[in-house]
Amino acid sequence: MRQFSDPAQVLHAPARELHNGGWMDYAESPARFEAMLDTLGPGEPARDFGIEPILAVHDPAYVAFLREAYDLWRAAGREGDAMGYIFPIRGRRPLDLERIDAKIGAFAMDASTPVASGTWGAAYGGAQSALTALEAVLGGDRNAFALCRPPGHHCGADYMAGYCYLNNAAIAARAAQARGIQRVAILDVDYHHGNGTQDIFYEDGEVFFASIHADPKTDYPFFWGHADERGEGAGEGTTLNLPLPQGTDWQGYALALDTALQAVREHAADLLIVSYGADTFAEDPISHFRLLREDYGAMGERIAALGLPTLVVMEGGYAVDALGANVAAFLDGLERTAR
Ligand code: Q9C
Ligand code: ZN
Repeated sequence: MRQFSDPAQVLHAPARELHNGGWMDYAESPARFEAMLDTLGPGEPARDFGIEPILAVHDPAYVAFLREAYDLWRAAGREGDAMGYIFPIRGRRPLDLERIDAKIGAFAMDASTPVASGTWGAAYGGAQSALTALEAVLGGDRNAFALCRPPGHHCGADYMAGYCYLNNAAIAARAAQARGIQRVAILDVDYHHGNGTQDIFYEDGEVFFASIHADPKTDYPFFWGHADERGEGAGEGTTLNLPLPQGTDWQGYALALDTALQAVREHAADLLIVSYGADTFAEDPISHFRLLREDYGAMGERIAALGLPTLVVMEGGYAVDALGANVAAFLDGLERTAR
């Protein structure tokens, strides 16, 4: 399977994140990127499709903010990574405020998504990786892997969240539509609910979004991913949330996966985008499912049995030493079953 990434993706390196009231080392580290490249091999460089496919998903004011945030932070005399401390959950509106702390609040949903010096370049490179891998699939490959890092599924059209800045899966879905593939299915198997992707397509009847994740009653992002969220308007019924309890192993996971796959079949999509996270792994340091390496092979096989052209976009996975092997197991499962 062809694999795409951009060297700039390693340059996003926030030092720390706010975790349960204290500071901890940033879990979404550049070492994740290097670990995947070490195991999977270097792959191919992403091509540059420019800013337009990013602006097909993200608000121009948000993109402008991402590009300038770190420089504004430094210009204000600040040390370290740019981080907000006030978030306008009531009455957010485009006031175009000057001060960096106001700008971050306007475009951030949480305090676990700092902007560091390499953030924009890494996020941009990751999005281009997704677009390049999409190009391989549109060109006739049965599947392709976009080694995105930072991940994307928690950020929405105009906010960053959960280590995510640009929504790579959504950018690829909109780019596919621009190329004439209207019916797209996104299957999100990261441990966390893909709230950003859900938000972007919530009222969209052509992009089906299914997510299997830890129950938001106990896990981030808490406020989205509950089973009663099913889409709205034209998108009513095209969002499917399958929350599972902490401690879920492959036996329980596979039942939910089959439910999700049946729903994807019923949507009759022409393209499948998989938001793949390896943070469902038993030894993941911030998560609580119990999947094992061999389970990822089985997961890839079941997904490939859909018989759809498939773009895999990397999301989370924080057990760095096992990350490359867990990704490889999934991609191998997809590859040996694809037809
Ligand atoms: N440190 C992905 O897997 N953690 N994002 C919240 C506790 C955020 C995970 C604060 C977890 C986000 C792509
Ligand atoms: Zn995750």
